[in-house]
Amino acid sequence: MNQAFQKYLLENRELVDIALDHHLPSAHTEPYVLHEAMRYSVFAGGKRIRPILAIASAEILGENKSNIMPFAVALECVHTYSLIHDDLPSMDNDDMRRGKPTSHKVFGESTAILAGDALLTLAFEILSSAELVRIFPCHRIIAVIRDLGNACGCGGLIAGQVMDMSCEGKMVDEDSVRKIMLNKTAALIMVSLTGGAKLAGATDDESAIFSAFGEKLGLAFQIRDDLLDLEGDAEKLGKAVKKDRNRGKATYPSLYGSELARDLIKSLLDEAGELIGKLGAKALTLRQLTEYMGRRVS
Ligand code: GRG
Repeated sequence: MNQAFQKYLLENRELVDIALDHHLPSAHTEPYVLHEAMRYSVFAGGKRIRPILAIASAEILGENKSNIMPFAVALECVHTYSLIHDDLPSMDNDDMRRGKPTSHKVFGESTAILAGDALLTLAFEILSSAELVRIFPCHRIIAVIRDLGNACGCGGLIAGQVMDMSCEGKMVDEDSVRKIMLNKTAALIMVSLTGGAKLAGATDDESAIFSAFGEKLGLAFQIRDDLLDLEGDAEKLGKAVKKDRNRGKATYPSLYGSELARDLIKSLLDEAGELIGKLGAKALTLRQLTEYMGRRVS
C-alpha cells in the first residue's frame, strides 16, 4: 500500500477514535455495565471503513474533516450495533469479533442487545444534536438522517439480515444473493459516502455518483468478506472462519466458486474506479480506498 495512503488511513482512524471517545458515554457514568458494553465493542478494533468513506467524500467536496466527525461517529455506532446483534445466539451465534469475545459472551445476552440498541439510538441523537445544526443547514442534516434511517432499517441492514437468515441452507439464485449483499452491506457503505457528500453540499449529480460508487464498492467488499470467510486467516480476521459454508449461507463464492468471485470483485472495483474517476483528481483517496478494499486481508 502507498505510504501516504497508509498514513491517511492511520491518521483518520485515530481521529475517528478520538471522536468516538468524546461522543460515547463514559464507562464511569451509570448504568456502568451498559456504557462499558457499548465501549467494549466500539473500541475492540475495527477498520473504521465507513467513517473514513464519509470523511473522504466530504473532503472531496471541500468540507473540513472535523465538521464531518459527528456523522463519522454515528456511522461507526450503527455499524458496531449491527455486529453486536449479528453475533447474538439467536442470529449467527458467534464467539469472537474483532479479535475479542463477542459482547454477549462477556456481558450476557440481554446487555449485548441493549448495548446494540443504545448505539443505534445514540447515532441518531448525535446526528440531530445542536453541534451539527451549528455546522450544517438543517435540510442537509434531515436528508442524511432519513437516508441513514432507511439504510439501517427495512430498506437496508435489517432487510438484508432477514433475507440472509431466511436463505440459510437453501438453493438461492444470483439475484437473491445480490439483494442480500446490497441490503446487508452496501446500503451502509453507500450512505457513508452520500451522507458525507450531502452534508458537504453535494449536488444531486455528485450524490448519484457517490451512491453508484458505493454500491459497487459495497458489493465488492461483501464478496471479499465471503472469500475471507472461506480462505482467510482467523487470527488476522479476529473471528472464526468457514462459518458461512457450515451454516449454508447464500454467498457469491458458494454459488460460483472462489475464482469467479475474485473476477467479480475485480470488475466491480474497476466499475467503481470509473465512476469515482468522474470527480477528477480530487477523488484520489477514494480510488486508493477502492484498491485497498479489494485486497484487504482483515
Ligand atoms: C441489524 C442484526 C442486524 C444485522 C444487520 C450488518 C449486518 C446485518 C450484519 C453484520 C455482519 C456482516 C457479515 C455484515 C456485512 C458487512 C460486513 C462485511 C461487516 C464487517 O465489516 P468490517 O470488515 O468490520 O468493516 P470492522 O470490524 O473492521 O469494522
